[in-house]
Amino acid sequence: MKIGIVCYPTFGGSGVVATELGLGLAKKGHQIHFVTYKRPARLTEFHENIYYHEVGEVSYPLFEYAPYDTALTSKLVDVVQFENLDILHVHYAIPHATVAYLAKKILLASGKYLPFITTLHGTDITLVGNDQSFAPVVQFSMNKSDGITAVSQFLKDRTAQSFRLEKDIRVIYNFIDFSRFKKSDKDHFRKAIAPDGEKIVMHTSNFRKVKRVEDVVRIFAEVVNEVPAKLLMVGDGPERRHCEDLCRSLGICNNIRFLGKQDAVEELLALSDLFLLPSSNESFGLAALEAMACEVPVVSSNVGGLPEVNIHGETGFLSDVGDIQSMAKDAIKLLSNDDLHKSFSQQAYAHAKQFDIDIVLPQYENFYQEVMEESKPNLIV
Ligand code: GMT
Repeated sequence: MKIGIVCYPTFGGSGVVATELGLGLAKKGHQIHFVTYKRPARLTEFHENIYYHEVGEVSYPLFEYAPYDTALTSKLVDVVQFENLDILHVHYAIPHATVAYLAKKILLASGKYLPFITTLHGTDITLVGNDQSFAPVVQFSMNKSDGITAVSQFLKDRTAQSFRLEKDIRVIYNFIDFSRFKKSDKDHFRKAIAPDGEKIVMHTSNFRKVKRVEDVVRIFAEVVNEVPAKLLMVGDGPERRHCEDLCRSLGICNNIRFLGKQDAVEELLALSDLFLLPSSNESFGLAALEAMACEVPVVSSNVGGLPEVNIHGETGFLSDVGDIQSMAKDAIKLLSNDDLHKSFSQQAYAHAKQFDIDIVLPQYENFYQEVMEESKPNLIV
């Protein structure tokens, strides 16, 4: 198939999933065309089946806000026509589903039929999509999508509660490439971070408010009182400054390293002992799955889709949002009992196996085929 993929090209979860999906499909022989405003962060390797089309910046003194949606629609129309794409897959409803619908209508007027699938990732529904400034447009665009997928059962249910949908949503879970995310013995690397055999605790995110990164530091402050440990904070974003201030005021900076954005997050996970994800909202929690694939147990909050990924008492522990004491207690339990840690690590890996890219990718391929076949007769929309 010739597939167009539209996503946010940043380190955010939806962009990561879209890029890994494109890479996986390209390896299976499909021709993939990414259409984004910047090269997607994880699109680092050359592949003969991958094409990248950049949406140029539009600036004109009249525009206080550059009309990105219009530029993206025009680019899509051009790419679809020239490359003769079969299907378009947009990630994150705002504004991508709306843009896809407009591109579809424009293309139809010139005789080209293009079905499109919208994948909902989380905040496009739970936070932004529910905002009255977006809601009617999001609802309309979802209903005009030829297929809709959600990355967890939670997100499917939440979407159905919040919007009047005329279409069924297919749950296709996020996935993991086990050839990249795996446990490895990098002793020299481990020694550089934890020279005295300290346990390594890790958190990765985009440091937005929803990630509650200050909770990570507060949980770690409790942990380090009981277990010699180091904390790796990977990623960057608006909350990092507050987080660094908190480390200073708690006097634990020597035990915490802020590593910023990292391309090879799997190498750091591979040597970690515990992953912390205390988010106030998480439709899936891809970061937790990446940790579990590397045999790292997870201590997380119990919101959204997290209970579908992290199984309480099996792959890690879950607590109410903001319950720092309980999360710290569970973290200490795991870090101070080697046998318990070993069984949780193995169970985390076993559960993560359900989300293997080799299982999930065919679900997308089948859905593309279904949508292309089913939507063909409805040429007039
Ligand atoms: O919050 C992020 O990390 C970014 C955000 C996005 O849409 O780019 O992530 C959402 O999509 C990820 C991939 O499907 C999910 O794993 C995250 O749980 C989800 N984030 C939230 O729901 C807050």
